[in-house]
Parts: sequence; structure tokens; C-alpha cells
Amino acid sequence: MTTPTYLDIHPDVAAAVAARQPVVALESTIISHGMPYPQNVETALRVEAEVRAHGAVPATIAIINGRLKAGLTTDEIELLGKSGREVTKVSRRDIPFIVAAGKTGATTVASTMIISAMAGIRVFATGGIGGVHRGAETSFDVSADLQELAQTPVAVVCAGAKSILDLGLTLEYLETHGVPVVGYQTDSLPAFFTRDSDFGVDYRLDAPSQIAAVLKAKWDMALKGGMIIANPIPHQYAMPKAQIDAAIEQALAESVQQGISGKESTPFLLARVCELTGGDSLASNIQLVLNNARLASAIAAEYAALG
Ligand code: PSU
Ligand code: MN
Repeated sequence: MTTPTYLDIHPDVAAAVAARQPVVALESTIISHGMPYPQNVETALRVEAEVRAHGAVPATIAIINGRLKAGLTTDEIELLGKSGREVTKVSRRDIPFIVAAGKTGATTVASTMIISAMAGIRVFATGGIGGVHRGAETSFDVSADLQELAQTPVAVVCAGAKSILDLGLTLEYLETHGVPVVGYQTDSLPAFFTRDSDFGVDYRLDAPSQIAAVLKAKWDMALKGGMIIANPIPHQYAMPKAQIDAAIEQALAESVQQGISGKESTPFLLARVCELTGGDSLASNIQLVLNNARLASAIAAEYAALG
């Protein structure tokens, strides 16, 4: 008896992985649950194009009709974007249920890391990661993304974490679990819409080649887990701190009033912050994802060159 395979690797992705050429994984919860339609689909396609323009092959990750996918067709991206929150948000615990039922799911940072690793992809670009929520000392709401970073060997390029989270507790949790936070050309932990926060990063590295060298050293030594590469939003797209803080405070207050919890919490907060700031935050969000796709492509190229 052989173990059945559950994974479909897109031919372009499979060829690049086999030839040790740069590949960048992309997640799909950001498409279905992180941005409104049609901007979500437009962004997903633009991000793929940006990765290609920077010399890497994009592999958007999702579960389609029960199959794990590394690399999607345009129709599949359109389906995930149009269906929005009707598509199951899939984290580590959900994967076997969606697969066994032959369903379709959008993958979070955690499940995208899992499927990337299965497909042999080591570098992944997204917008923001999950973390320790504010009030976690009573709610215990800690994203499964953090545990995944502690165990699965994929580097996640992001713009830091939104201050819907408790950034200080998120850093403490990552430290406990041995997950390094690298600041790309910055000493401050970026806070998604803003370039800085009140917190520092563990290591500042200024060149993609330096980041690739650290990844190689870590994985050559079989140190398990991934790494966070925090890439600040470009200056011209950063938002005024007061405006974004006010929107986040209001969204958090509403989520408490409405009793939102569990996996609904992050999508609720993302959608409310987007509504409260109008088009501004969405435009910033799109630009920072494109910026992360460019850096991830450069890191993937340097990592591939190390052999
Ligand atoms: N943060 C963002 N945008 C996102 C997410 C988080 O700024 O789209 C998504 C990612 O897919 C992340 C997930 O993995 O939310 C975390 O959800 P939770 O907090 O329920 O683990
Ligand atoms: Mn949670």
C-alpha cells in the first residue's frame, strides 16, 4: 500500500522546485477573508505578476475541492475571491476535514506554511501574520500561525503585525518558541500600516543575501521552524498613526460588544478597520503586499543561489 498524495503542484512550480530556481509561496486567506472583492482578486494576480517580474515563480496556496494546491489557476483565484467569507478559513487543525470532505478552503499563514513545506518551497510572502491578541491573558486567543513558525521551515516575509494584536506579547511568545524576528533595513518592529512600533526586532539585516545566509545556516543545522522577515511598508503608503489607531480601537470595541471570538476575530477586525478607514487602508494594504512579494523574490533568489 502506498500513501495517497493529497498535493497538486502546478507544473511551473514543480519545474522550478526541481531545478532549484526561486519560488515564492502566497497565501489565500488574505484573498477570501482579508480584502473585499474585486480588489482581492486584482491584488492576488498583481502579486503573482510582481513575483514573476522579480525572477521567481509564484505559488499561491489553497485547498480546492479537497486537493492541496501549490500554484493556482486564475479561475481558482477568482473563485476564492468571489466566494469571500463563504470559503472556509483553513488553519492547521482544519486541513484534514476540508480534504476528506472534498471542500474548498483558503489557507492562513499556518496552513500555507505547511503546504509550502510539502511542496519544497521555503520562502513565503504575505501582508500580516496572526499573533497574540489583545486581552489574550483572559481569552487565550493566540494565532496558530505562531506555533507553525516554531515548527515548519518556511520564511515568512510580512509587514509586521497589525496593532489589532498585542505586539509585545506576540514578540514574547515568539521568543519562547525560538522564532527569530528579522527587521529588513529597520531596527523597529513594523506595525503593518506604519513603519515603526514601540518594539524592536531581534536582528536587523539590510540585504536579501544576508537573510538567505541565515536561513541556510538555520536549516543546514536542522534547527526546526521558520523565521519572520518584517519589511516596513514603503514611506509613501504608510498611514497616519492616529488615524489607524482610532480605527483599530473602534473595531476592537465593537468586536467585544458583539461577542466576536475564535477564528472569526481576525477577519472581523480586518474588515472593520478597512471600512472605518475607507479606501486608504486598502490601498496601503495592497502596496505593502506587493513590497513583500518583491523582497521575498529577492530572498528566494539568493537562497537558491546558495545551492
Ligand atoms: N493579518 C492581516 N491580514 C490577514 C491575516 C492576518 O493583517 O489577512 C490573516 C492571515 O491569513 C493570518 C490569519 O494567517 O489572518 C490569522 O488568523 P487567526 O488570527 O485567526 O489565526
Ligand atoms: Mn485566534
